[in-house]
Amino acid sequence: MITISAFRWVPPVARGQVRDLRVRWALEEAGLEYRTRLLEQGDQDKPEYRALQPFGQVPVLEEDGEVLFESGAIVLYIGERSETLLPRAPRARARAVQWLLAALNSIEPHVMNAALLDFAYADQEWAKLRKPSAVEFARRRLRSLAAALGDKPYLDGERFSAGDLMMATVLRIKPDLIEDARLNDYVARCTARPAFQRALAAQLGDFRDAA
Ligand SMILES: N[C@@H](CCC(=O)N[C@@H](CS)C(=O)NCC(=O)O)C(=O)O
Repeated sequence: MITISAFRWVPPVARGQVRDLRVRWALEEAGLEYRTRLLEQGDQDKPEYRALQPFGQVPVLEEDGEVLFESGAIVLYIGERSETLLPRAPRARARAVQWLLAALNSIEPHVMNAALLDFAYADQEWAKLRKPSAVEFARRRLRSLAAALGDKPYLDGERFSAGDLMMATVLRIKPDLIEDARLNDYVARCTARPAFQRALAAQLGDFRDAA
């Protein structure tokens, strides 16, 4: 049985955003059962957990003694067992990986940069000064992404893949950065998938149960 790590508690603003959501979503798409190992505050800094995740973050996936960290690596690992996530055809598969990496490398850092100014430093003078350029940089990336998506339902065309799963979770971090209706529709299309809805309900349910 697969076990994934998640936090028992996060502030309300982070609920529905914590990165184990990506893994839960991938597991739901793949039809794989899992259980959660919920971390108490402070557990992430204990040597036992650092041995699994060097940075003390969630998620970690454990299966049959194997351990994997980094949500991107975990989604790709799960994708090996799901043609929905990673198509078998080598070129389509490579493009799915390409979009997953684009989400993590080319979009997420800029979205997070803008998001943290609001979520973590909103009352600080330096953050107020930094915000307009950070928002503009992130939006420039999202405009390019919207142009690449065009009028297609998914980034690679007609088929949803692990690339869309990752991109949708990144775009959900700070939806007010999105200016193009096509990107909003894209996120809505991806997150309307029953697998996403089950994953979100499971993450929120764990927080509710722990309250
Ligand atoms: N690149 C990592 C990022 C994981 C990450 O940022 N996790 C957050 C929760 S969403 C976390 O554990 N934060 C606590 C910390 O960084 O100390 C991944 O995608 O798995």
